[in-house]
Amino acid sequence: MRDDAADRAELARIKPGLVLHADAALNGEPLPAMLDAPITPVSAFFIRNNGTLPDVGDAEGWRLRIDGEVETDRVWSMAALRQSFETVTVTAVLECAGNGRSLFTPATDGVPWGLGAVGCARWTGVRLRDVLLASGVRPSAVYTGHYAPDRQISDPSRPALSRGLPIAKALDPDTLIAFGMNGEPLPLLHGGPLRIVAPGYPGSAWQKWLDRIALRPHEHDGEKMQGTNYRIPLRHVAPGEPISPDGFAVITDMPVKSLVTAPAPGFVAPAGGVIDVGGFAWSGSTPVASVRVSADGGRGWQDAALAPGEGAYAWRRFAVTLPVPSAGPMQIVAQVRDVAGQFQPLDAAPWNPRGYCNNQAQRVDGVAR
Ligand SMILES: Nc1nc2c(c(=O)[nH]1)N[C@H]1C(S)=C(S)[C@@H](COP(=O)(O)O)O[C@H]1N2
Ligand SMILES: [Mo]
Repeated sequence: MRDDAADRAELARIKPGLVLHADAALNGEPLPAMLDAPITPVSAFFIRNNGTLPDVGDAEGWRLRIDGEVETDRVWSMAALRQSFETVTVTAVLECAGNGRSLFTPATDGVPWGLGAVGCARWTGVRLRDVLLASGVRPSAVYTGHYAPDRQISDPSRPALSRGLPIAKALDPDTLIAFGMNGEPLPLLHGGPLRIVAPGYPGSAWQKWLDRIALRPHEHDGEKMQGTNYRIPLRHVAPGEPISPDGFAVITDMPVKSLVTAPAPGFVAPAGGVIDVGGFAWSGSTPVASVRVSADGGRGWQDAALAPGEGAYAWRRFAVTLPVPSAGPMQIVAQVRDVAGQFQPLDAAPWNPRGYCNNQAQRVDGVAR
């Protein structure tokens, strides 16, 4: 049994500025200003748990089992994984599907995330593809099912989460079984010894404490795969409308989005002068094309400079210097467009019953004086 108080103390030690949500499970996020770096340090990286933290013991004793629709079941030790497969590093954004949930009206069930349930890290591990191919993937395998020992807090007989990936995403060379984060061993809080890294997919697809992968002959039906869990309606659903789960699909690629990391809400800018605005832009699979920023709540816009990202799945820094209007309240807004012409909605993103995928443009209020 783990000691919850000790886990909370350890979390406060390694992630000092994280704001914890009132929840039986450990869930916490940084303020946007703490995310002002191309690579998010572990100390500022959000943490999301559906259940308990598991006892993982000695990391070197960890085992990963591969079974289901494969030619040969296998059990891998950490050492065997490292020795048998090429080690690769992918820089990728990890964003919880519920990031920004608290901005939806009416409010929905779920952790009321602000804007900080996102970060960008360097993930090191082996390709999920290589490990699956070593078992021989049967043509009947269409989905992966991922398993971990963490349990639901209200019902410890049930897994906290067991999600999976469409086989094409599982066989994508950028999808990893990771054991490292930002050049260090993957911390327990982030799923160490082993987690899935599924760049562009919501955090729910990044199974932590991975100890078994089953190849499935149909969409995985593990814990929190069904109903409205991590699923969004295929057509618009109004608040209160009766819901049929058939009208929902598993979230795959996350929408185009940005985060303003400076200035912070409540900023004071010199009236008639200029202000530097900066942050990061990212998207699930369609590359980011441009970012525009307004200093007056969306009436006037200026294109921001956009730095290259560290590979296709990293976020990209944007920066712009804007004229400050005359004295009075002012509002910064940033809006990203992707190469397919999709952009962040300026007002509300499509409401959905569980409050997922809110990519509405962020507004930062301050004053010119
Ligand atoms: N085993 C397990 N894996 C999990 C979860 C979980 O509750 N249990 N939560 C998922 C969700 S919803 C998110 S957003 C990410 C969060 O990863 P992090 O805590 O490393 O930031 O982990 C995912 N993997
Ligand atoms: Mo999540």
